[in-house]
Amino acid sequence: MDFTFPRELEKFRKLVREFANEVVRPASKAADIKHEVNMDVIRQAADIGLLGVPFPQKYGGVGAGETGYCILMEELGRTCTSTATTIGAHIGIGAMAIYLAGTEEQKQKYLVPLARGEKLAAFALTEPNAGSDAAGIKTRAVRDGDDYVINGSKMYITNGPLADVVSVLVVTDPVLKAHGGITAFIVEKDAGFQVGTVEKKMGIRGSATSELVFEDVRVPKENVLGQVGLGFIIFMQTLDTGRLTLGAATLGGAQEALEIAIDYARVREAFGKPIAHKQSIQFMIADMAAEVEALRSLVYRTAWMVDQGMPYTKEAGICKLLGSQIASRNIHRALQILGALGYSRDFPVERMFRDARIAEIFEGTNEIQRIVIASQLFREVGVRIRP
Ligand code: COS
Repeated sequence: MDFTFPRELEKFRKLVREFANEVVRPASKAADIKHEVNMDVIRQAADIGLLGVPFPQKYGGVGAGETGYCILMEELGRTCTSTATTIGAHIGIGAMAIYLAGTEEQKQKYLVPLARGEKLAAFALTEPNAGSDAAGIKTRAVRDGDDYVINGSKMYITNGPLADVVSVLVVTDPVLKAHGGITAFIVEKDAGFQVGTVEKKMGIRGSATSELVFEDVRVPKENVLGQVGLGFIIFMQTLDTGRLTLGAATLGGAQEALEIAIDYARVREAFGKPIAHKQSIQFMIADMAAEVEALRSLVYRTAWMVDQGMPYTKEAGICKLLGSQIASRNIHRALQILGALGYSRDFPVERMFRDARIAEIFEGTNEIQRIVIASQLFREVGVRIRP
């Protein structure tokens, strides 16, 4: 076993860390206050290839695989959860669905400009009445000659107001029981969907989340992603990547919280010496470090499994479940160590605290992750369980 990163990935981490510290970090506070995406940051990320990190070079990407993509998400997660969310929704679910299931023609037409960062992607599954029960969606696509006509609405779509290309899950056959009647489509903004309500959020305010409304949106049959009736499985496979890399972003947040806590504890004095000398502080910092180290091993082992072509649905669910909890816990601990300073809007821990909470909810709630993990475990012993 070799736990070292290849030299080119170490170089890649250095590049991303510099970008995250010099470009992403300084912009994060204003994006939170203004409640808007800093598109200049996203454009600069695109300019150095960061919007296509995992995809092969022949599709306009960097070819850094899932491990490289996790490095990107970890470094963005350290500096700005909103930027990690915008870029994660673009790469890890919006464009990834096309990479995993698209035809060669679809990849050339859609994935290449997305990977180059010329266009922005989103992934539309959730609806007003279906989120956890992904097969319960109601948005319909009806065949009309060589086209499909889509009607319905999607909710809580990250990048919704900004996306040029959206991977959308719809029902094509309501008679066929659940999964087989569901199909994924690639829908361009020009096809005519509307941006509905834009969400006002507690955290990740530097990312944009909205409703997408489809009223007689016509798309050619060539925009069926993969095959008719395979949409549910394509979206689940895509979410596997999303959940792993969300775990990587939470690793970044958890690590950042640890470093902030150590930095503060070594200089802040109470009762005549730095609080680093207090066991109560040491114990919190030790727990933070222990959880970060465990999460790091888990995330990069899972990324390695993906790059080896191994199944990883269960592990991705575990990365997301534990990562979201560890980030929330570590930021909570850092805030406690910083006391009133941590609670102040002048200091980033307050924003990190608000930003971290969503990771327990999106890309499948943590309750859903437990269902995914348990159903994989039972599958291994030949038992199908139902949510
Ligand atoms: N990879 C490949 N195939 C998968 C899969 C995966 N990760 N997950 C499920 N499938 C397949 C199953 O193997 C099954 O196919 P077979 O019948 O041929 O075996 C089919 O898809 C249906 O799977 P399942 O019976 O598990 O589907 P359920 O309707 O019971 O739903 C959950 C399963 C709850 C896990 C799913 O609906 C889910 O993930 N929900 C959360 C959705 C979500 O993350 N929403 C957040 C918004 S998107 S950012």
